[in-house]
Amino acid sequence: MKKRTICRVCHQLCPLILEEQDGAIVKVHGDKDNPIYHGYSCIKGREIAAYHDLPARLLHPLKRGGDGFTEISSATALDEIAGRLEAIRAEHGPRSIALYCGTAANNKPPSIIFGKALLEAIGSPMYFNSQSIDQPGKFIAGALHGVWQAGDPPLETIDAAIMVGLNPMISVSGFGFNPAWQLKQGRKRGMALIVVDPRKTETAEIADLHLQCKPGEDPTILAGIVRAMIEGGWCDHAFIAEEVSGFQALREAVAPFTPDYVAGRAGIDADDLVKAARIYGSAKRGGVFCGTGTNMAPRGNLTEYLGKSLQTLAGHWLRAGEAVPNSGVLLGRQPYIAAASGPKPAWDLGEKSRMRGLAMGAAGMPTGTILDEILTSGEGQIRALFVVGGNPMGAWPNQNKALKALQKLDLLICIDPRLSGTARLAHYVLPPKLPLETYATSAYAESWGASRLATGLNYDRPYAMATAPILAPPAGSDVMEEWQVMLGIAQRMGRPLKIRSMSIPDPAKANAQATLLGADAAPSPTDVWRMILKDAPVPYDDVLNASETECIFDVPEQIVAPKPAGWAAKLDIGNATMIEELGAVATERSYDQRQTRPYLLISRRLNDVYNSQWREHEKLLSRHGRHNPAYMNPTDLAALKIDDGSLIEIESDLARIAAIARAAPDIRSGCISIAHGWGANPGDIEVPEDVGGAVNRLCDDATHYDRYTGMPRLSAVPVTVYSAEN
Ligand SMILES: Nc1nc2c(c(=O)[nH]1)N[C@H]1C(S)=C(S)[C@@H](COP(=O)(O)OP(=O)(O)OC[C@H]3O[C@@H](n4cnc5c(=O)[nH]c(N)nc54)[C@H](O)[C@@H]3O)O[C@H]1N2
Ligand SMILES: Nc1nc2c(c(=O)[nH]1)N[C@H]1C(S)=C(S)[C@@H](COP(=O)(O)OP(=O)(O)OC[C@H]3O[C@@H](n4cnc5c(=O)[nH]c(N)nc54)[C@H](O)[C@@H]3O)O[C@H]1N2
Ligand code: SF4
Ligand SMILES: [Mo]
Repeated sequence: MKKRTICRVCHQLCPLILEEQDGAIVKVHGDKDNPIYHGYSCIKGREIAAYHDLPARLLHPLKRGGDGFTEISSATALDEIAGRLEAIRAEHGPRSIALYCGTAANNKPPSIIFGKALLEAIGSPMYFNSQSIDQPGKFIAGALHGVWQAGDPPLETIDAAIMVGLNPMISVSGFGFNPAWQLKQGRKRGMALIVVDPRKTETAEIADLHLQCKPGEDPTILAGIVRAMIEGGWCDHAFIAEEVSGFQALREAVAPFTPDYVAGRAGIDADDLVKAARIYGSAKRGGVFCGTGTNMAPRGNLTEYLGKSLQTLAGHWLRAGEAVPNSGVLLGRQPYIAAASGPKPAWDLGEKSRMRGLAMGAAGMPTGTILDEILTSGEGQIRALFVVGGNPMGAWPNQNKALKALQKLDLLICIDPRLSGTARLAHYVLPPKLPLETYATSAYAESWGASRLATGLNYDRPYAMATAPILAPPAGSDVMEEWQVMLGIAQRMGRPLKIRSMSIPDPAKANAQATLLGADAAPSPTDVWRMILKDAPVPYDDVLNASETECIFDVPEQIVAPKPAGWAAKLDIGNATMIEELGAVATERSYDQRQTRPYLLISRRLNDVYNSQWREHEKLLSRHGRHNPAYMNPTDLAALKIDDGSLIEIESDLARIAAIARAAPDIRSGCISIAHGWGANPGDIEVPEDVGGAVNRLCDDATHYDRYTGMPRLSAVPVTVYSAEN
């Protein structure tokens, strides 16, 4: 028998087909008939059933005491947690209680919605998530440039793509829901692919043009492409005249970025730069796709902003009279109009951080400041932290400091199915139900398209799925869904939760229609989905009932409306702060010349693991050699007299870690490419062959960070590499 489900291991939310025999799942694969995903699944999705049975899975809540953890019941855990939170609130105020939601919370929207509702009920503004240490530049650029309200051209129609610090062939991120399929289709119709990456990635391998740049020079390169596009006349001047402000300011700011200057600085070929500008600018439809690599390197906001500006200069947006590819199934949408929303403020939008002059911004509260928020005494100091679906010990910068901070907390609560590096430090660990044990929808993936934040994130068809659980939690276990934990605590604290629908795009309306859950509320999981998808264009129940047979829904076709008369707002490509930053880039020496260490450590993803996750899965772990290799160009290894596979040490200005060197000709000389999320907690036994090296011990939170988002520098980190064997 075949059953459908949605994988929730990552934000792609791929549909999976589970084949059952005698009550056991014998095979898991993608759905080749699915019109969005075209059969895609990755190894982690195909192992999802095994993930539920891992020996490392926690089946009962744990409480720290004396020397270690003891199992307690969830009811007792919630009683105790509620009591301690109320006491902390009474003594230190609501701001002393914070919530951090990581990647695994995103994929389950009820977790985040109920988590935020609990914070609101407590009166705390301290909501952090992984967004501000991922690609915060997207949110900043989106605000400063403004949103084109007609939306992006569907991927299937573009004939040129520039990817900057993005490797969708491995990350399955940022380029549709089956990037390999999208790229293959693109090739067939002659789409040109340009990749900007210091590594000849799996994506660069299939590109028409690979600018194998030095890390940290993306603003230089994109400014060079902007300049060359303007020089070459490869812009849509009619669109610019009608819809764009700031053209002159941008044109002047990019003047210094001649092809030769950019080439010399970024270590690329001047002709390739001009070629990239010509290909992109003369394409009929195109997109610029920025990834984590460029956001983790310095000036990610500026790179994303220049990416948006490129798209706008070329006029690569949907126009009046065109059909909207997806006007929303589970999520309502703002109207589609061929007009700019106009720029919005991107920082200083609410709660102030006590640190470094930072504040709530377009990318949320700056997670880069959270360690100091915990460690610095004074009013508002964080004393209690909820971690939901995240692993700060693997993900946050400055791991030694993270250890001190998490140990200093009066109360650390983790909802996690395993004893992650963070859960090990918690006072309470609450294991959740896993994906096959819960109801699911595709709403989270739809939300990216609804946000019109970037091209490549949209379901280009009115697609939705909702599925029911397939497995019961293991017999005798005591596991809860994340939202049940939040509701249980709120009820014990006597604080009702206000649950707003994510389907209603207007915040005031969502607020007016919110559901209040008080002391007696006992919603079922489907009640919860009905609540958070209230007023969906297609009701949740219809999608759930259809999920064995349908995934494309009959929503009324929408055509992009023309710009209303008298509309003044324009897309802004001359934001004063961005132009000022560009001026600073033009006057500073190249990024590598300003560093005092010989190598630049760059970020990357590994195929079989997900950040710090899946290291408990023996089959996948062993496919990887059990650690995170430090990939370097063979010429660099030879110069350092380091053998492939031998032990090395990597030192930054902050710390030194051990790792295993791996020769890789695809890495640009001068770079060392190594994935985060590995290693052990500081002070624990750390055999590099078995657990890898903790990259985030090398990255500082408080010295190199973005002044608007607090984004720490997590790529292009200067390091020295030593052989540890001779
Ligand atoms: N298999 C797998 N998939 C994942 C994840 C995982 O851990 N494993 N993680 C998930 C998460 S949380 C996210 S956010 C997405 C991220 O998805 P992506 O953004 O595609 O992340 P990466 O695959 O790390 O690709 C980043 C690229 O940036 C390059 N890079 C590094 N520094 C620079 C620089 O200064 N300039 C330029 N131009 N390039 C640079 C790196 O060489 C790398 O190829 O992936 C998700 N998917
Ligand atoms: N140096 C460096 N640092 C980085 C990055 C980098 O490239 N380089 N990448 C950054 C990025 S893009 C991100 S997104 C962050 C990642 O930051 P995090 O999200 O904090 O890190 P993960 O390792 O993905 O942790 C997810 C946790 O969720 C748990 N989990 C799995 N399934 C479930 C579930 O169903 N429910 C619950 N409650 N928990 C579950 C897992 O066991 C794991 O412990 O790291 C950031 N940090
Ligand atoms: S890419 Fe892999 S892990 Fe992510 S949702 Fe799809 S199958 Fe699951
Ligand atoms: Mo991420």
